[in-house]
Amino acid sequence: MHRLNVVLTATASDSHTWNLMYLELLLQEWGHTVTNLGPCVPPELLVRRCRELVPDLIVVSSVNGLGFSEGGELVRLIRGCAELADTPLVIGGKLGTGMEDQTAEAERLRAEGFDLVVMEAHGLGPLREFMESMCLKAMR
Ligand code: B12
Repeated sequence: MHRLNVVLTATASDSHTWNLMYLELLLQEWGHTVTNLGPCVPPELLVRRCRELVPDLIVVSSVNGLGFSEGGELVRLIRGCAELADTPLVIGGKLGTGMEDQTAEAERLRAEGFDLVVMEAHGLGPLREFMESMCLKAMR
């Protein structure tokens, strides 16, 4: 089975860390290689590390409720970088504060360039399915 090189990151404002530890261990358990950039990662640093590491997948975790707003800035910067224009990009966690229209916000992030937006209520299944389908495609 093809395994993925994953860059795992938080958004710039997000200082929560156990989400990142959890996801790092989980993705490793699924057989992937993970570079965990940690909390509060400035977008420019994320782009620089991704250009160096050339990951198969970038996973953004947000739990402080600012994922919808910071995700937009992130995706514009990542998609604006030629080397990362097609790199699969996922965001998930507690993306909002509960005040926004979550479905509309998720659709906006998808339209802006995220390949998958996983809301808290949907758990980790969508991420697993997405990664498994990436592995299957790579084997063909
Ligand atoms: C510990 C904690 C803190 C600690 C963090 C310490 C540390 N080193 O991590 C401190 C005190 C610093 C903190 C600060 C804040 N926190 Co806080 N914190 C928590 C708390 C109690 C536990 C979080 C935790 O560690 N969970 C364990 C990990 C393993 O689970 P998780 O984070 O939920 O991640 C899971 C999912 O979200 C999901 N997931 C996460 N990312 C991704 C990505 C993808 C792609 C996918 C598929 C899934 C996924 O998978 C993970 C595993 O199941 C939660 C409340 C709670 N009980 O959840 C609040 C909570 C996350 N915090 C919250 C808030 C608002 C804040 C502050 C803004 C508070 C403030 N006013 O200052 C600040 C923000 C600081 C910042 N700059 O980010 C809110 C977020 C609300 C929201 N998003 O709707 C929560 C939910 C509390 C609440 N009920 O209001 N916090």
